[in-house]
Amino acid sequence: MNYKGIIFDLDGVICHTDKYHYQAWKKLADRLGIYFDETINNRLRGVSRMESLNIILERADKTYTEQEKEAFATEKNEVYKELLKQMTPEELSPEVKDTLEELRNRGILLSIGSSSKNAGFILNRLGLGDFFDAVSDGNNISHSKPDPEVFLKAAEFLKLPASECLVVEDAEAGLLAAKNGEMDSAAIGDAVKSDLPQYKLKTFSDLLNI
Ligand code: B16
Ligand code: MG
Repeated sequence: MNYKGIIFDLDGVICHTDKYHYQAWKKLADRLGIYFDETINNRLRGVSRMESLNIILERADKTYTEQEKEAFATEKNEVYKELLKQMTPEELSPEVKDTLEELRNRGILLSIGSSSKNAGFILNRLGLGDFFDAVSDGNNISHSKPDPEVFLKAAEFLKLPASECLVVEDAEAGLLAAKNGEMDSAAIGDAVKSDLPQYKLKTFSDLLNI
């Protein structure tokens, strides 16, 4: 591994909170009578809460005020947070846990680079509250992916030049953010279909072979 630091996306990479996002958005969409499915849900990966809502509202037959949209985003987040409360450290797969520990043993600095404002809460639920050398998330940025801000901040928190960090992502928006920040990336999950990443991971532990 030629990188001194690795910046991990959270939702869809370290854990599978994507299923909770889906359930919470689905509940809101159903209440508003708006069609929503897993394919539309894929477009929400890595983008902010309000941008996610705007994507869902593309199928609404009326327009909503900013105030109504704020209320919808809060409503979804309350449902999402209730689902997160039920998470346990068992939701961290042994493969992810062992790989993170091995990377740490190799002396690589490890950071989170997530769009989520709930990242700290999720890391605590997974038993990773104190694990990472840095956490850059939706609370310390003003532009979400594909803007590179969240990853550039993570590199800064690790005190490393961005060029010495590898980004691990499950979303096109995140891979684009890495590219916009002139950082190399490794894709996992559906994102392996993208042309953007330098590496494609079949499984998380493939990181050990880079
Ligand atoms: P929140 P990531 C992203 O997390 C999710 O993929 C995306 O679906 C969500 O809208 C975004 O966080 C904001 O999350 O509502 O909790 O602030 O993939 O960047 O770790
Ligand atoms: Mg993600």
